[in-house]
Amino acid sequence: MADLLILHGPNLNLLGTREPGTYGRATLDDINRALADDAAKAGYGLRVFQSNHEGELVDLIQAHGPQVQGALINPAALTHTSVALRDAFLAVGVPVVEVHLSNIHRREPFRHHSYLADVAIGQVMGFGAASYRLGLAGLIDHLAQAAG
Ligand code: CA2
Repeated sequence: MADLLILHGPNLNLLGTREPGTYGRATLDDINRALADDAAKAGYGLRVFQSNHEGELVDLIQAHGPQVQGALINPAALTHTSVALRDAFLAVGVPVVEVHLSNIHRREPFRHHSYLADVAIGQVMGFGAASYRLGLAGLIDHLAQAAG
């Protein structure tokens, strides 16, 4: 089966337990279950990982990127700092969608810049947990169009 890579960055393991006003009440398991259902309906399997460590995320992109059709990532705080994640996606060349629970442009200025923005085929943000499902739908649609 064709697979997609889902990556969750630092602190997203805490979803649903803290700061519900900013990040909502859905847990990471809730989000992953919804993504797995949507992906299965479109004929894709998922490889899902969360890490609090930048290097581990780079390792995962290198290991899985060449084997999957596409990737969806919420890089969390690494969005605003990580040239390494950007370089890993550029090196592997897998189509990637960037998602955020919050609208980073409505928040502090240091969150306005994303090192992944111009590497990603698209960004979805500001819709809470729904950002992930919308991003996955966009990725799957992109892959269908690319396949002709
Ligand atoms: O809005 C998003 O999805 C972010 O990627 C979330 C990151 C933040 O640094 C980005 O600027 C925007 C933070 C993730 C922290 O996740 C938590 C979840 C629950 C409780 C505390 C933190």
